[in-house]
Amino acid sequence: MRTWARELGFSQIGVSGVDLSSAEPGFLDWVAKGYHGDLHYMVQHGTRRLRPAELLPGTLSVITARMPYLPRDTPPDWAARERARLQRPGEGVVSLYARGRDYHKVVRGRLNKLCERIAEAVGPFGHRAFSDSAPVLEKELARRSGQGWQGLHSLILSRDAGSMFFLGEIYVDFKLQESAPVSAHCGSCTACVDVCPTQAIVAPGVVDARRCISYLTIENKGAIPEELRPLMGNHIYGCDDCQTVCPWNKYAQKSEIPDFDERAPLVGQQLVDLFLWDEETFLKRTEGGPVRRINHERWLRNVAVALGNALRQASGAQAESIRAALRARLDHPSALVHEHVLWALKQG
Ligand code: B12
Repeated sequence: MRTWARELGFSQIGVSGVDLSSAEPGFLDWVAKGYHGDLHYMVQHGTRRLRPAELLPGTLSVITARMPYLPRDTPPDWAARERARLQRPGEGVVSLYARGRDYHKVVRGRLNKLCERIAEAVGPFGHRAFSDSAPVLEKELARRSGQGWQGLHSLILSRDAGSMFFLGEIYVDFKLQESAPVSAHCGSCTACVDVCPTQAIVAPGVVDARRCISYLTIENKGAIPEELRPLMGNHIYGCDDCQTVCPWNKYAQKSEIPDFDERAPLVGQQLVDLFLWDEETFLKRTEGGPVRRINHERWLRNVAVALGNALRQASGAQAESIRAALRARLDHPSALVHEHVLWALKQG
């Protein structure tokens, strides 16, 4: 199974049992504190997220997998390069995972291929494959099955792969021997906690989604809270800051498949140009990628915030071009866009 998984682009597979009861109090506490914000899907499935056999009756084991997503041509100093982008306020930064093909389809598709191979060998079996596609406690399943430990930023981290990978699972109706968890190696390092621009890591291993730039730019459908806007810098879709400072990510692996290669033109683009995209251009340039998930309206909202942040640091002709781009969108029919543009204009 390991060989097949590697052939399909996975770097490791493991096996977890289905009793996740020790994770229930932590999850329920997270929800009780409201850290999920408007992520209603985190609560609406009740205990099915916490109990695999309730989601897919008959599930006896969970095969877990991780797939690296750094593009094939990633240079060794990629993390430093990503951090350098944050120092160029006129440029928009789209998080690394979102620059290629939508991973939900890629990972699940390849897990289904793995299932076909297993079925060829052992005969038909009951199963379902997931990758962020259903109420599944993916990090806990990964942690238990030895994919890595849960870092202070709450992501799964591995000594030989850092955290730049997606998780996926196959619920199966037969019992497999569980793989052992690994020990944690964050030590006394708090780099991710310290760097988070919005201080979203509120305790070790606990993220308040409502403050996380990933949530604010992707999941949040409404206005971005005003007090958080100046802290978002030039992030326009997701955020990798807690990962690019992590020392373990010097071991991050590159993907072996073309799906996660960067699709032009999301990387290194000027905000004023991105703000000019009409809806048709937005849909065309984001086809097949995760950025499509937010519509053109939220795209403009995010870019407006970044432009406001750039305006605060700009002067002369650069400031004037930002103002001109923002003014050109003042009559946008969406009240959401209009309000964020007004805010941005007030920044400089
Ligand atoms: C909701 C969600 C989000 C939310 C909330 C984030 C969060 N930390 O929960 C938002 C939108 C903010 C988000 C952001 C991102 N996400 Co997300 N997200 C999810 C999702 C759908 C559910 C996660 C979840 O169950 N959260 C609920 C909380 C309660 O779980 P938890 O964080 O593990 O909390 C536990 C700990 O707090 C623990 N605990 C309590 N005390 C302590 C103390 C210590 C020391 C420790 C270690 C733990 C601990 O108990 C809790 C319960 O078990 C998963 C997919 C899935 N179905 O699982 C992807 C997933 C976690 N996301 C992923 C990614 C890639 C991201 C981003 C990097 C995307 C980006 N570049 O913008 C960021 C990273 C931000 C971050 N630091 O978390 C990947 C992570 C892969 C990995 N290597 O771990 C996943 C697994 C998707 C996938 N299939 O690959 N995400």
